[in-house]
Amino acid sequence: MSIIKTVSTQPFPDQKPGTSGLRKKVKMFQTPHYLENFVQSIFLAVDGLKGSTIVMGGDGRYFNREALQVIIKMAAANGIARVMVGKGGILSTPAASCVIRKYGLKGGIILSASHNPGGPDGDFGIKYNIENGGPSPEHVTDAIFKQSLNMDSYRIFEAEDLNLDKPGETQLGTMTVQVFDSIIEYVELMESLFDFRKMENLIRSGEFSLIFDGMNAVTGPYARAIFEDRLGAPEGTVINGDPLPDFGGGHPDPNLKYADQLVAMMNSQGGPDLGAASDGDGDRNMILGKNFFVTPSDSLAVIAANAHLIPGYSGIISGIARSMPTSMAADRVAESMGIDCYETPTGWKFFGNLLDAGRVTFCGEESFGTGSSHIREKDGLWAVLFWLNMLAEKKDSVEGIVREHWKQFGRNYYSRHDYEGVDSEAAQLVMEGIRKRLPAMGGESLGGQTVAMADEFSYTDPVDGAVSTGQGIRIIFQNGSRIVFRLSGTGTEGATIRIYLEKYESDPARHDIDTQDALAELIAAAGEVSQIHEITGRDAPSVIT
Ligand code: VG1
Ligand code: CO
Repeated sequence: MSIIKTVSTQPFPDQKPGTSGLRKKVKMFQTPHYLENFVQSIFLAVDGLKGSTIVMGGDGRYFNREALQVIIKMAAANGIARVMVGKGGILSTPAASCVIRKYGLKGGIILSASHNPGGPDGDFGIKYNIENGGPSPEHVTDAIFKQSLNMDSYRIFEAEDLNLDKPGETQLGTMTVQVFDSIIEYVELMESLFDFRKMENLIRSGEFSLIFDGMNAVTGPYARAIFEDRLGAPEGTVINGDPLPDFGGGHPDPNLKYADQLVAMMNSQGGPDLGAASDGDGDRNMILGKNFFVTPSDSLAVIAANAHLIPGYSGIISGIARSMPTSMAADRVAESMGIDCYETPTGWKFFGNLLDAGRVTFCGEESFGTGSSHIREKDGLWAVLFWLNMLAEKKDSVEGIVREHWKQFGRNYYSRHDYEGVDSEAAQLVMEGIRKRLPAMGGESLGGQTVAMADEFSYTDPVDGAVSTGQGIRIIFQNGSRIVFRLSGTGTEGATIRIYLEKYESDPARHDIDTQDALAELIAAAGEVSQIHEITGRDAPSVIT
């Protein structure tokens, strides 16, 4: 006989979701009641979950399966009518968003710490997505956090673990558990947006090759289904394609530092024409050409400027949104197209209202995130397919497309310098120091340039009027250059200070400068104004993207 058990517990003070859900060390999630408390907080704080259908799954990282078994049993004990679970517990973030929207589900629980490392000593994460398929907006995460501070018990169904590897349905009390293949659902959505026949012709022509790096995270199986099975790319096109609990010891972050195997292939003699990688949960992307890196900010701008070439987007571009630290390359495209451009705080949750209201079609972040109105998350494979479809239409190289774009719109030199794992107090001191200088900064000269404006970014959502303050310090110069300082909201150790640097160059004769050289004055100015080296004791960033 199966029974519902009520377990008494005590609140944990630190279950406040960050930029993208609750992220902690695996060890923390393994602390008795820690996972259960947070999950019960979701079930109590989100209205209307009783009797509803939700989807669940994760990026396959260490603790994914164990956590899913617990969450499914808790769902059954909390009156959920049906849960759809990705086969093998695997569900990419974009696939979750796709399924929520396609089947009109109440929401979804996604287990991922995205690009953070996995394994027993790595990170784990959990986030709740709402009925539009997107991340919970702040009023929902606030309600979940508030609930977590008042926990005294949680409910769980006592039952054997379920088999999550075989598609089909089973009952857990009054709840139906449906194991399904999310790859089929996702591929179908991509087929509705892109010209698969054209892309297949390009690949089968023998004159074009691509490599996709799954980074041993969730995207491998989706990428194989699309590139190798559906588009006819040779076996081996997808590298590191099996989701592994520890991501093969790697760091599933698709950038020039962590996707080094892919970068080496792209920079080798006779390397592929298109290279791409995705992160732990499949929502990020990196786009590379032969010996050429496309910054995510440029990628957003190029995508918007070429949208008319793509079947799913011809004639329906309503607007573009980018997070504040993302370069302003997309703004120039929006201006020339005569459409609106929105500047939001960091994190995909801020795009949801704009997308729901039909105000924007494309969204992007400098942190390797690009997406569109097709779902409510950023979407790694979608971006790769967009580029592939563009290449098939334009018969140009990745580098050629970007250089043409710069010629037309100018180039926004852009870089992000991360100081990871900094002592939290030192990080606060750095931010506080800059904050204090803000009022006097206007008109001041910094690194040879005059400051036009300096403030701490706050955002009023144009759709529901919600206000979000403290979203990053920005210094804007008279020539349009910018320096932005932010503390990361996704780390699990100490603090991470992010410095974003941007400089606009209209002259095509000056589009060939090394990015760090082009930004050298701004980098020096950022160091001077923040005193980051003196305060943190670090003489250089740990990651430059
Ligand atoms: C980082 C990025 C942000 C992104 C977030 C989630 O947040 O900067 O742009 O939305 O990660 O991405 P932060 O607070 O550490 O800067 V993912 O791929 O983790 O869902
Ligand atoms: Co991610």
